[in-house]
Amino acid sequence: MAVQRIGICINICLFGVCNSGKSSFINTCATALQDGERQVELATVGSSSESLTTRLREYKISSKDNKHLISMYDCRGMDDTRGVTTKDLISIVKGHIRSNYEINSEKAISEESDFYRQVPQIEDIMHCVVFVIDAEVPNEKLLSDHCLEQFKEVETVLEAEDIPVLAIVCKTDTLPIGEKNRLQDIFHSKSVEIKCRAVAEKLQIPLKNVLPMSNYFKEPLPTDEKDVLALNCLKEMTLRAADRLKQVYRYNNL
Ligand SMILES: Nc1nc2c(ncn2[C@@H]2O[C@H](COP(=O)(O)OP(=O)(O)O)[C@@H](O)[C@H]2O)c(=O)[nH]1
Ligand SMILES: [Mg+2]
Repeated sequence: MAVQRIGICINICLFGVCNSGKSSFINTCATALQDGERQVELATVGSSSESLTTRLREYKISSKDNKHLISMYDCRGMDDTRGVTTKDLISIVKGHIRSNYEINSEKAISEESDFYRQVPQIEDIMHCVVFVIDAEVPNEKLLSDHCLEQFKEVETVLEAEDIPVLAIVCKTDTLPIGEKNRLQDIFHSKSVEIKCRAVAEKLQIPLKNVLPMSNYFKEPLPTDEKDVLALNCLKEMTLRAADRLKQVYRYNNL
């Protein structure tokens, strides 16, 4: 694949409100790629509506043979109060903010900050942006007005920069999934489809860009069903990111 030839890692950024499942998604993807007998815990999972993550954090996701494949970025939630500012979200997307920066909900990063990268390179920008949505939230409350406004502003930048955007709907296990309530029926479940449609409509993105997900949250050991869901998300995210990278490299004649 072209990305392997280029030799840079794919950067995927996760945005969403606190408690939507971002940290659990990172752990679930890391677990699925390891294909081992235990769950990987890179990110700390929260249990309250207060954001645990206040820094921009890079999590390196590796294959079983320890090749660093993807960097996933987690950041402070897009919460109505004490959330990340829209300006910082845009700076993150454009690769201006270095990992470990303590995100201030009151004001955006200063260009004088040591964490501010003046001239981001292709390996610093986000190659795919993922909005994480909680399936447990009723359709009419999926995103607050504030959140939706932030999404729209970020999406305008993503469109201009040709950066792909996906939505991942976590916690679909809380919806009724067919008669037997089996995770492998997720792609045929009416209630999951309705939820994904509601997300697509709210964000005004195509339904094919909305992926159902169920993270590890109580299982003692990895399961094929959850690994498959994570691998499906990883496939979509990396294919789109790779398209974006190929485009840039073609454009730069490299
Ligand atoms: N039922 C269910 N619970 C989940 C899922 N993903 C996360 N959780 C739970 O939701 C809460 C918040 O998850 P976390 O990953 O910390 O969300 P974050 O704040 O967006 O990083 C935790 O109690 C998780 O165990 C999921 O897919 N299904
Ligand atoms: Mg978190």
